[in-house]
Amino acid sequence: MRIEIAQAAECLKQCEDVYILIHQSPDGDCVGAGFALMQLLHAMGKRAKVLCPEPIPARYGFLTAPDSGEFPAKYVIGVDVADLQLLGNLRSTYEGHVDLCIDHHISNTDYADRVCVDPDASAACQVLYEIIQALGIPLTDSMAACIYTGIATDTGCFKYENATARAHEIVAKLKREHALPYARINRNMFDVKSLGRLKMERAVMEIMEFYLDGRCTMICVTQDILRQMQVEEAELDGIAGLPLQVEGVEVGVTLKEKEPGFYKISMRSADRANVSRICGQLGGGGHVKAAGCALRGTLSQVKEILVRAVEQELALL
Ligand SMILES: [Mn+2]
Repeated sequence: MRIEIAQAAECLKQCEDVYILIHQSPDGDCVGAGFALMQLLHAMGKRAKVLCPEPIPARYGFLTAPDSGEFPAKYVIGVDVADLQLLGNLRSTYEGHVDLCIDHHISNTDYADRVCVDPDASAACQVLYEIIQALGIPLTDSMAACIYTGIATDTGCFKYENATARAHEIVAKLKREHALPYARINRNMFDVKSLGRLKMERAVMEIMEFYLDGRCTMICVTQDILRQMQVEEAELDGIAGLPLQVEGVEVGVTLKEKEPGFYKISMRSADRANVSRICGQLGGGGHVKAAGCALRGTLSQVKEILVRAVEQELALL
């Protein structure tokens, strides 16, 4: 059942002994929303903990906080989790047992008993912020840092269209009312990369391929490259933006070799191309400017399929 902000606030008042679930490949939004919610529930005198299907990368460590230790769950909340599949190894335990979902994805699959989704919100952290406002509970500085990080992450540091007036207003309030380490968070989230990551970026830039008169750029991250550069899968986060940095590119394609003969593809549109339509035709989906799909075959077969699909879309522009 879909519910409004006020009803979600009511759920938080009623609940006890809460497990908060966040998604695999954890990012600043789900970690920020998860730990802001945990600290909110603590402030309300409740036990709560955050569960993530994968270890939370060290770069998000500043968002985490001590939980309430061991206790059995009486109430389960998914935050920023649009689909049960994103729960990875937690899925089997919690499928059918999620009481509340707080999210901002238009694609939310309504797997929870109660679902509070605002597709116009920039981030799950923004939806959570509105719920906290409805509760009238003051934020702490550390909750403010969590909320800020989520909004900054999902707006690409306020670069995307989803950095709405409301998102900016919330951030203005957070800056006004809290000691928010704004520049430090932005530097750590958006500028700092591990040496391995930088080497990997250099390597994929060197093998970047150009198709369709440079309107389509492709990079392919094979298992070999990952091994050579000694980078974790988690460090590939955001790499799909690289092919779009080249001037004149309309569609950027990133292939990741998951296993021999199996590729996960991320597609990004610089402006006008609808990559959701391209990926939809290939069995995937997503947003107009960011979408994905998975393909099997040899690398050259997969590339051929992708270039033809992109060509069809570009012909429509
Ligand atoms: Mn999000």
